[in-house]
Amino acid sequence: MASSDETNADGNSQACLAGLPAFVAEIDRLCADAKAVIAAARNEVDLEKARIEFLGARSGRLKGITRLLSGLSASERPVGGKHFNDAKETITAVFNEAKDRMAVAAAQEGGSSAGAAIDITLPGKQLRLGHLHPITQTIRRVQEIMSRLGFESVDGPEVEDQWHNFEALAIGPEHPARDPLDNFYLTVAQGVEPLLLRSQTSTVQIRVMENREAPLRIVSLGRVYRPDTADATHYPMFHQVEGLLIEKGSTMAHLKSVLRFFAASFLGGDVRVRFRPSFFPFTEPSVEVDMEWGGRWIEMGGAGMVDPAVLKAVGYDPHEVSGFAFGLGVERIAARRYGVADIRDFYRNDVRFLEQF
Ligand code: FA5
Repeated sequence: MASSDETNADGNSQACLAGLPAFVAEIDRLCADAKAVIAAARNEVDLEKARIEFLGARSGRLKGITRLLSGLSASERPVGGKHFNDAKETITAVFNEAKDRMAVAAAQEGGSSAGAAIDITLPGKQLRLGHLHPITQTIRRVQEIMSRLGFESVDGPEVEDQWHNFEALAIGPEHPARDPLDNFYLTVAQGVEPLLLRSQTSTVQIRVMENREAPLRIVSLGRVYRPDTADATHYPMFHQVEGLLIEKGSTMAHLKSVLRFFAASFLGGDVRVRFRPSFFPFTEPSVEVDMEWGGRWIEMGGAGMVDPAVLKAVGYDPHEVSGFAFGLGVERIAARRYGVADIRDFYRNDVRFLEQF
């Protein structure tokens, strides 16, 4: 083997050294250089320079030495290779140690380096965890109470067609409830009947009855939209809970019992509920449901026996089955439960208000 001892720009001897002993000596020299340079590094910049000089993937001195491996004989190469790998590991470990040392020193001086800045003797800081919005909590609670009576939770779309929002609910073309000033219509295309943001969750009754056979017990909670002026009991977007029961022999007495059970479970046994005769095109008879709060009666929703015309429209035989439905305002029952005087507070996104629930 040639015994040239020329040194290249990286400080490595050229290939074809005098066999394994020269190769090992070369590596040991490089290792010693690296330790010295790393030890002399005064800051992170010096350290990075040292890393590039010795461990740099493209032109590091260690990388340069790999070329010398090919000058070894086949029998020498495994030993040479192992020596090379050991050297690489040693230099990397020395580098990492120096880096950690510098990070600790920087942290102790109040520097920004990560780690080591933890003083375990300091008192802990409480993390403020988020939680569900009071309206979401209300929705879940209503679902839970109604499930105890066998009412399954179902969803329906918020963008509705006029059949489900009006016609199937016996709200004819001339009915004032369809007035554009009382609804959020969405123009889809010229000449096409406009869709709308649903104004009530009673749409879901129709969708369920169209697709399922009686008997039925469902509850549906979701957003509805009306161009109402916001005040303490109104908001243009609010939530309703819709309940529907279709069963042979169901009566108004069952409806009143279910609503009283619900009110007592949700608001407490001392809540007073009253039913006032009212009118909805899709129920007969119909009632308004009021609950007492702070010495006043507040309207919480509407209810009634499903009108036989509606049962027929969805393909049920009104001589065979009957049923009842109710729709309550979620914000209003939540306000009653939590003692909130103004439902607009639910949507002001004031964390000081929301974190109380
Ligand atoms: C209805 O929406 C009927 N679909 C209820 C119904 C269902 C009757 C099934 C019969 C059978 P009404 O428009 O009254 O009814 O609204 C029901 C409840 O929604 C009200 O009592 C009130 O609690 C709530 N509500 C109505 N408008 C608003 C509003 N702008 N902001 C907040 N809550 C409202």
